[in-house]
Amino acid sequence: MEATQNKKIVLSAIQPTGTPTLGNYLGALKNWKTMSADYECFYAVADLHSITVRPEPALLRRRTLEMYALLLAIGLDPKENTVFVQSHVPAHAQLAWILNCYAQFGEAARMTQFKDKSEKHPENVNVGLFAYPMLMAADILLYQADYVPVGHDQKQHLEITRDIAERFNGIYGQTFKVPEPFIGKAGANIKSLQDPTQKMSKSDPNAKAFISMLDDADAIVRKIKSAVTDSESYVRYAEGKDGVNNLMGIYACCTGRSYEQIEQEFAGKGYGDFKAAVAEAVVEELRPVKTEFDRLIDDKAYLTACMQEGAEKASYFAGKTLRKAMKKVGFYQF
Ligand code: ATP
Ligand code: LTN
Repeated sequence: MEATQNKKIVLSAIQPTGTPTLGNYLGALKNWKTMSADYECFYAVADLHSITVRPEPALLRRRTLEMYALLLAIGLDPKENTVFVQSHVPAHAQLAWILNCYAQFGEAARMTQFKDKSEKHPENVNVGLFAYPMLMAADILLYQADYVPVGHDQKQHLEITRDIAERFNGIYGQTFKVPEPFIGKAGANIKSLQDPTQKMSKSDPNAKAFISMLDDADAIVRKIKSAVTDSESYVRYAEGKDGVNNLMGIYACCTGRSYEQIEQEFAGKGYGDFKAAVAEAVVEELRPVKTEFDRLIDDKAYLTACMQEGAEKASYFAGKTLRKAMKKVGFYQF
Protein backbone atom coordinates (compact mmCIF):
# COMPACT_ATOMS: atom_id res chain seq x y z
CA MET A 1 0.00 0.00 0.00
CA GLU A 2 2.55 2.59 -0.98
CA ALA A 3 1.87 6.15 -1.97
CA THR A 4 0.40 7.32 -5.13
CA GLN A 5 2.77 6.92 -8.09
CA ASN A 6 2.61 10.67 -8.69
CA LYS A 7 -1.02 10.53 -9.67
CA LYS A 8 -3.09 13.51 -8.54
CA ILE A 9 -5.45 12.71 -5.70
CA VAL A 10 -9.24 12.95 -5.84
CA LEU A 11 -11.66 12.73 -2.95
CA SER A 12 -15.41 12.98 -2.90
CA ALA A 13 -18.31 11.77 -0.80
CA ILE A 14 -22.06 11.37 -0.93
CA GLN A 15 -24.52 11.12 1.94
CA PRO A 16 -26.65 7.98 2.32
CA THR A 17 -29.84 10.03 2.62
CA GLY A 18 -31.82 8.22 -0.08
CA THR A 19 -31.41 6.77 -3.54
CA PRO A 20 -29.35 9.28 -5.50
CA THR A 21 -31.06 11.18 -8.29
CA LEU A 22 -30.13 11.77 -11.88
CA GLY A 23 -28.83 15.13 -10.56
CA ASN A 24 -26.41 13.41 -8.19
CA TYR A 25 -25.36 11.09 -11.00
CA LEU A 26 -24.76 13.65 -13.72
CA GLY A 27 -23.47 16.31 -11.30
CA ALA A 28 -21.14 14.17 -9.28
CA LEU A 29 -21.07 10.38 -9.56
CA LYS A 30 -20.49 10.21 -13.30
CA ASN A 31 -17.41 12.37 -12.86
CA TRP A 32 -16.25 10.08 -10.06
CA LYS A 33 -16.19 7.23 -12.55
CA THR A 34 -14.51 9.26 -15.30
CA MET A 35 -11.81 10.52 -12.94
CA SER A 36 -11.12 7.05 -11.56
CA ALA A 37 -9.14 6.18 -14.69
CA ASP A 38 -6.56 8.94 -14.28
CA TYR A 39 -6.37 9.80 -10.59
CA GLU A 40 -5.79 8.17 -7.23
CA CYS A 41 -9.37 8.25 -5.98
CA PHE A 42 -10.92 8.11 -2.53
CA TYR A 43 -14.71 7.91 -2.51
CA ALA A 44 -16.76 7.83 0.68
CA VAL A 45 -20.30 7.21 1.82
CA ALA A 46 -20.67 10.21 4.16
CA ASP A 47 -22.71 8.57 6.92
CA LEU A 48 -21.35 10.89 9.63
CA HIS A 49 -22.75 13.86 7.74
CA SER A 50 -26.12 12.24 7.29
CA ILE A 51 -27.00 12.01 11.00
CA THR A 52 -27.57 15.77 11.13
CA VAL A 53 -31.14 14.90 10.11
CA ARG A 54 -31.32 12.06 12.67
CA PRO A 55 -32.42 9.21 10.38
CA GLU A 56 -34.03 6.07 11.71
CA PRO A 57 -31.06 3.75 12.57
CA ALA A 58 -32.21 0.70 10.57
CA LEU A 59 -32.86 2.94 7.57
CA LEU A 60 -29.42 4.56 7.81
CA ARG A 61 -27.81 1.11 7.92
CA ARG A 62 -29.73 -0.04 4.85
CA ARG A 63 -29.08 3.13 2.91
CA THR A 64 -25.37 2.99 3.70
CA LEU A 65 -25.12 -0.50 2.23
CA GLU A 66 -27.22 0.52 -0.79
CA MET A 67 -25.16 3.62 -1.45
CA TYR A 68 -21.99 1.59 -1.21
CA ALA A 69 -23.37 -0.98 -3.68
CA LEU A 70 -24.40 1.83 -6.00
CA LEU A 71 -20.88 3.24 -6.03
CA LEU A 72 -19.59 -0.12 -7.21
CA ALA A 73 -22.52 -0.37 -9.65
CA ILE A 74 -21.50 2.84 -11.46
CA GLY A 75 -18.26 1.03 -12.28
CA LEU A 76 -15.85 2.05 -9.54
CA ASP A 77 -13.39 -0.78 -9.05
CA PRO A 78 -12.79 -1.25 -5.30
CA LYS A 79 -9.28 -2.58 -6.03
CA GLU A 80 -8.27 0.43 -8.12
CA ASN A 81 -10.04 3.08 -6.04
CA THR A 82 -10.53 3.40 -2.30
CA VAL A 83 -14.27 3.15 -1.73
CA PHE A 84 -15.19 3.35 1.95
CA VAL A 85 -17.68 4.34 4.60
CA GLN A 86 -16.73 7.53 6.44
CA SER A 87 -17.57 6.29 9.97
CA HIS A 88 -15.24 3.31 9.47
CA VAL A 89 -12.29 5.72 9.48
CA PRO A 90 -12.18 7.51 12.86
CA ALA A 91 -9.61 10.03 11.60
CA HIS A 92 -12.46 11.98 9.94
CA ALA A 93 -14.13 12.84 13.25
CA GLN A 94 -10.75 13.45 14.90
CA LEU A 95 -9.49 15.92 12.32
CA ALA A 96 -12.93 17.58 12.15
CA TRP A 97 -12.61 18.51 15.83
CA ILE A 98 -9.21 20.09 15.24
CA LEU A 99 -10.51 22.03 12.22
CA ASN A 100 -13.49 23.30 14.22
CA CYS A 101 -10.96 25.24 16.26
CA TYR A 102 -9.53 26.85 13.12
CA ALA A 103 -12.84 27.95 11.62
CA GLN A 104 -14.64 31.07 12.73
CA PHE A 105 -18.25 31.08 13.90
CA GLY A 106 -19.04 33.87 11.43
CA GLU A 107 -17.72 32.08 8.36
CA ALA A 108 -19.59 28.87 9.21
CA ALA A 109 -22.77 30.88 9.82
CA ARG A 110 -22.54 32.30 6.28
CA MET A 111 -22.85 28.88 4.59
CA THR A 112 -25.95 28.90 2.37
CA GLN A 113 -26.60 25.19 2.93
CA PHE A 114 -26.67 25.80 6.71
CA LYS A 115 -29.00 28.78 6.29
CA ASP A 116 -31.33 26.90 3.89
CA LYS A 117 -31.50 23.76 6.00
CA SER A 118 -32.05 25.64 9.25
CA GLU A 119 -34.83 27.63 7.62
CA LYS A 120 -36.47 24.46 6.29
CA HIS A 121 -36.13 22.57 9.58
CA PRO A 122 -36.32 25.15 12.37
CA GLU A 123 -37.17 22.37 14.84
CA ASN A 124 -33.73 20.76 14.55
CA VAL A 125 -30.95 23.28 13.98
CA ASN A 126 -28.30 21.14 15.68
CA VAL A 127 -24.62 21.94 16.16
CA GLY A 128 -23.74 19.10 13.78
CA LEU A 129 -25.51 20.93 10.97
CA PHE A 130 -23.46 24.01 11.78
CA ALA A 131 -20.16 22.08 11.98
CA TYR A 132 -20.92 20.12 8.78
CA PRO A 133 -18.43 22.07 6.57
CA MET A 134 -15.54 21.39 8.94
CA LEU A 135 -16.24 17.65 8.82
CA MET A 136 -16.33 17.93 5.04
CA ALA A 137 -13.02 19.82 5.15
CA ALA A 138 -11.56 16.99 7.23
CA ASP A 139 -12.75 14.43 4.64
CA ILE A 140 -10.91 16.30 1.93
CA LEU A 141 -7.75 17.44 3.73
CA LEU A 142 -6.99 14.03 5.28
CA TYR A 143 -6.22 12.63 1.83
CA GLN A 144 -4.24 15.65 0.59
CA ALA A 145 -6.74 15.81 -2.27
CA ASP A 146 -5.92 17.87 -5.38
CA TYR A 147 -9.46 17.76 -6.82
CA VAL A 148 -12.93 17.33 -5.38
CA PRO A 149 -15.66 16.45 -7.91
CA VAL A 150 -18.97 17.92 -6.70
CA GLY A 151 -22.08 19.62 -8.01
CA HIS A 152 -22.40 23.38 -7.99
CA ASP A 153 -24.20 23.44 -4.63
CA GLN A 154 -21.03 22.34 -2.82
CA LYS A 155 -18.76 25.08 -4.15
CA GLN A 156 -19.05 27.21 -1.02
CA HIS A 157 -18.05 24.26 1.15
CA LEU A 158 -14.95 23.84 -0.97
CA GLU A 159 -14.11 27.50 -0.47
CA ILE A 160 -14.30 27.25 3.31
CA THR A 161 -12.16 24.09 3.12
CA ARG A 162 -9.51 26.01 1.21
CA ASP A 163 -9.68 28.91 3.69
CA ILE A 164 -9.24 26.59 6.67
CA ALA A 165 -6.36 24.73 5.02
CA GLU A 166 -4.57 27.98 4.15
CA ARG A 167 -5.09 29.32 7.66
CA PHE A 168 -3.72 26.16 9.28
CA ASN A 169 -0.75 26.04 6.88
CA GLY A 170 -0.12 29.72 7.54
CA ILE A 171 0.19 29.12 11.29
CA TYR A 172 2.01 25.77 11.34
CA GLY A 173 3.71 25.46 7.95
CA GLN A 174 2.68 23.24 5.05
CA THR A 175 0.35 20.53 6.42
CA PHE A 176 -2.58 20.25 4.03
CA LYS A 177 -2.81 20.39 0.25
CA VAL A 178 -5.21 23.20 -0.73
CA PRO A 179 -7.82 21.46 -2.93
CA GLU A 180 -9.54 22.61 -6.12
CA PRO A 181 -13.22 21.91 -6.76
CA PHE A 182 -13.92 19.95 -9.92
CA ILE A 183 -17.33 21.02 -11.15
CA GLY A 184 -18.19 19.52 -14.54
CA LYS A 185 -19.92 22.14 -16.72
CA ALA A 186 -22.91 20.27 -18.06
CA GLY A 187 -24.76 18.39 -15.35
CA ALA A 188 -23.33 20.38 -12.47
CA ASN A 189 -26.74 21.78 -11.73
CA ILE A 190 -29.64 19.57 -12.77
CA LYS A 191 -32.98 21.11 -11.86
CA SER A 192 -36.25 19.74 -10.54
CA LEU A 193 -38.54 18.46 -13.32
CA GLN A 194 -41.52 20.15 -11.68
CA ASP A 195 -39.91 23.45 -10.67
CA PRO A 196 -36.86 24.03 -12.87
CA THR A 197 -35.75 27.01 -10.79
CA GLN A 198 -34.88 24.61 -7.93
CA LYS A 199 -32.17 21.94 -7.89
CA MET A 200 -33.22 18.33 -8.38
CA SER A 201 -33.07 16.90 -4.86
CA LYS A 202 -33.54 13.38 -3.57
CA SER A 203 -35.38 14.68 -0.53
CA ASP A 204 -38.05 16.48 -2.61
CA PRO A 205 -41.47 15.39 -1.31
CA ASN A 206 -42.81 15.33 -4.89
CA ALA A 207 -41.44 12.14 -6.51
CA LYS A 208 -42.29 13.52 -9.99
CA ALA A 209 -39.66 16.23 -9.46
CA PHE A 210 -36.70 13.87 -9.60
CA ILE A 211 -35.51 10.74 -11.36
CA SER A 212 -33.97 8.26 -9.00
CA MET A 213 -30.97 6.31 -10.28
CA LEU A 214 -32.90 3.10 -9.69
CA ASP A 215 -36.20 4.15 -11.32
CA ASP A 216 -37.39 1.70 -13.96
CA ALA A 217 -37.84 2.68 -17.61
CA ASP A 218 -41.60 3.31 -17.26
CA ALA A 219 -41.14 5.69 -14.36
CA ILE A 220 -38.41 7.59 -16.20
CA VAL A 221 -40.56 8.00 -19.31
CA ARG A 222 -43.56 9.13 -17.25
CA LYS A 223 -41.58 11.68 -15.23
CA ILE A 224 -39.90 13.22 -18.27
CA LYS A 225 -43.19 13.38 -20.15
CA SER A 226 -44.70 15.38 -17.31
CA ALA A 227 -41.68 17.66 -16.91
CA VAL A 228 -42.55 21.36 -16.88
CA THR A 229 -41.56 23.20 -20.11
CA ASP A 230 -43.02 26.38 -21.62
CA SER A 231 -45.59 27.50 -24.16
CA GLU A 232 -43.11 28.22 -26.97
CA SER A 233 -42.71 24.63 -28.18
CA TYR A 234 -39.36 24.71 -29.89
CA VAL A 235 -36.16 23.30 -28.57
CA ARG A 236 -33.57 25.98 -27.96
CA TYR A 237 -31.39 27.00 -25.04
CA ALA A 238 -32.40 30.46 -23.88
CA GLU A 239 -33.07 32.59 -20.86
CA GLY A 240 -36.52 32.09 -19.38
CA LYS A 241 -36.76 28.52 -20.76
CA ASP A 242 -35.62 26.84 -17.54
CA GLY A 243 -37.53 23.61 -18.12
CA VAL A 244 -36.26 23.09 -21.67
CA ASN A 245 -32.74 24.20 -20.71
CA ASN A 246 -32.74 21.59 -17.97
CA LEU A 247 -33.88 18.81 -20.32
CA MET A 248 -31.25 19.92 -22.82
CA GLY A 249 -28.62 19.73 -20.08
CA ILE A 250 -29.71 16.21 -19.19
CA TYR A 251 -29.72 15.16 -22.84
CA ALA A 252 -26.30 16.74 -23.41
CA CYS A 253 -24.82 14.85 -20.44
CA CYS A 254 -26.26 11.50 -21.50
CA THR A 255 -25.36 11.75 -25.21
CA GLY A 256 -22.26 13.96 -25.19
CA ARG A 257 -23.91 16.33 -27.71
CA SER A 258 -23.58 20.11 -27.55
CA TYR A 259 -26.54 22.46 -27.21
CA GLU A 260 -26.15 23.53 -30.87
CA GLN A 261 -26.25 19.92 -32.02
CA ILE A 262 -29.36 19.32 -29.94
CA GLU A 263 -31.07 22.41 -31.37
CA GLN A 264 -30.30 21.15 -34.89
CA GLU A 265 -31.47 17.63 -34.10
CA PHE A 266 -34.88 18.90 -32.99
CA ALA A 267 -35.33 21.77 -35.44
CA GLY A 268 -38.94 21.65 -36.66
CA LYS A 269 -39.93 19.08 -34.03
CA GLY A 270 -42.03 19.66 -30.92
CA TYR A 271 -41.50 18.95 -27.24
CA GLY A 272 -43.16 15.53 -27.54
CA ASP A 273 -40.37 14.17 -29.76
CA PHE A 274 -37.74 15.90 -27.69
CA LYS A 275 -39.00 14.48 -24.39
CA ALA A 276 -39.19 10.97 -25.87
CA ALA A 277 -35.53 11.24 -26.94
CA VAL A 278 -34.45 12.59 -23.55
CA ALA A 279 -36.28 9.78 -21.77
CA GLU A 280 -34.67 7.14 -23.97
CA ALA A 281 -31.20 8.61 -23.39
CA VAL A 282 -31.72 8.61 -19.62
CA VAL A 283 -33.05 5.04 -19.63
CA GLU A 284 -29.99 3.88 -21.60
CA GLU A 285 -27.64 5.80 -19.32
CA LEU A 286 -29.03 4.27 -16.13
CA ARG A 287 -29.82 0.76 -17.34
CA PRO A 288 -26.38 -0.82 -16.77
CA VAL A 289 -26.11 0.82 -13.33
CA LYS A 290 -29.44 -0.60 -12.23
CA THR A 291 -28.64 -4.08 -13.54
CA GLU A 292 -25.32 -4.14 -11.71
CA PHE A 293 -26.88 -2.74 -8.53
CA ASP A 294 -29.54 -5.48 -8.49
CA ARG A 295 -26.79 -8.10 -8.73
CA LEU A 296 -24.50 -6.57 -6.07
CA ILE A 297 -27.09 -5.80 -3.42
CA ASP A 298 -27.73 -9.53 -2.98
CA ASP A 299 -24.04 -10.21 -2.36
CA LYS A 300 -23.62 -8.82 1.13
CA ALA A 301 -20.47 -10.84 1.85
CA TYR A 302 -18.70 -9.25 -1.12
CA LEU A 303 -19.86 -5.75 -0.20
CA THR A 304 -18.67 -6.22 3.40
CA ALA A 305 -15.27 -7.46 2.24
CA CYS A 306 -14.90 -4.43 -0.04
CA MET A 307 -15.92 -2.08 2.78
CA GLN A 308 -13.32 -3.59 5.09
CA GLU A 309 -10.59 -3.28 2.52
CA GLY A 310 -11.66 0.28 1.72
CA ALA A 311 -11.60 1.25 5.40
CA GLU A 312 -8.09 -0.15 5.83
CA LYS A 313 -6.69 1.64 2.80
CA ALA A 314 -8.39 4.92 3.72
CA SER A 315 -7.21 4.68 7.35
CA TYR A 316 -3.63 4.24 6.23
CA PHE A 317 -3.58 7.46 4.20
CA ALA A 318 -5.81 9.46 6.57
CA GLY A 319 -3.71 8.40 9.57
CA LYS A 320 -0.58 9.96 8.09
CA THR A 321 -2.19 13.38 7.75
CA LEU A 322 -3.96 13.17 11.10
CA ARG A 323 -0.69 12.40 12.92
CA LYS A 324 1.00 15.29 11.17
CA ALA A 325 -1.76 17.73 12.13
CA MET A 326 -1.84 16.48 15.75
CA LYS A 327 1.90 16.96 16.05
CA LYS A 328 1.74 20.50 14.64
CA VAL A 329 -1.01 21.49 17.05
CA GLY A 330 1.11 20.27 19.95
CA PHE A 331 -0.61 17.12 21.15
CA TYR A 332 1.80 15.10 23.27
CA GLN A 333 3.13 12.10 21.37
CA PHE A 334 5.02 9.03 22.62
P1 ATP B 1 -30.50 16.31 -0.39
O1 ATP B 1 -31.50 16.28 -1.50
O2 ATP B 1 -30.76 15.27 0.66
O3 ATP B 1 -30.21 17.69 0.12
P2 ATP B 1 -28.56 15.98 -2.43
O4 ATP B 1 -29.44 15.35 -3.42
O5 ATP B 1 -28.12 17.39 -2.61
O6 ATP B 1 -29.14 15.80 -0.98
P3 ATP B 1 -25.91 15.14 -1.61
O7 ATP B 1 -25.58 13.86 -0.94
O8 ATP B 1 -25.92 16.34 -0.74
O9 ATP B 1 -27.31 15.02 -2.31
O10 ATP B 1 -24.98 15.40 -2.87
C1 ATP B 1 -24.17 14.44 -3.48
C2 ATP B 1 -23.48 15.08 -4.67
O11 ATP B 1 -24.41 15.34 -5.71
C3 ATP B 1 -22.81 16.42 -4.38
O12 ATP B 1 -21.57 16.45 -5.05
C4 ATP B 1 -23.74 17.43 -4.95
O13 ATP B 1 -23.06 18.59 -5.36
C5 ATP B 1 -24.31 16.69 -6.14
N1 ATP B 1 -25.65 17.15 -6.49
C6 ATP B 1 -26.74 17.15 -5.69
N2 ATP B 1 -27.82 17.61 -6.34
C7 ATP B 1 -27.41 17.94 -7.59
C8 ATP B 1 -28.07 18.47 -8.76
N3 ATP B 1 -29.36 18.76 -8.75
N4 ATP B 1 -27.35 18.67 -9.88
C9 ATP B 1 -26.04 18.37 -9.90
N5 ATP B 1 -25.36 17.86 -8.86
C10 ATP B 1 -26.02 17.64 -7.70
N1 LTN C 1 -21.49 17.71 1.69
C1 LTN C 1 -21.57 16.89 0.51
C2 LTN C 1 -21.20 15.47 0.74
C3 LTN C 1 -19.80 15.40 1.22
C4 LTN C 1 -18.62 15.67 0.45
C5 LTN C 1 -17.53 15.48 1.33
C6 LTN C 1 -18.41 16.03 -0.89
C7 LTN C 1 -19.38 15.08 2.48
N2 LTN C 1 -18.02 15.11 2.54
C8 LTN C 1 -16.24 15.67 0.88
C9 LTN C 1 -17.10 16.23 -1.31
C10 LTN C 1 -16.02 16.05 -0.43
C11 LTN C 1 -22.97 17.00 0.00
O1 LTN C 1 -23.86 17.17 0.74
N3 LTN C 1 -23.14 16.92 -1.21
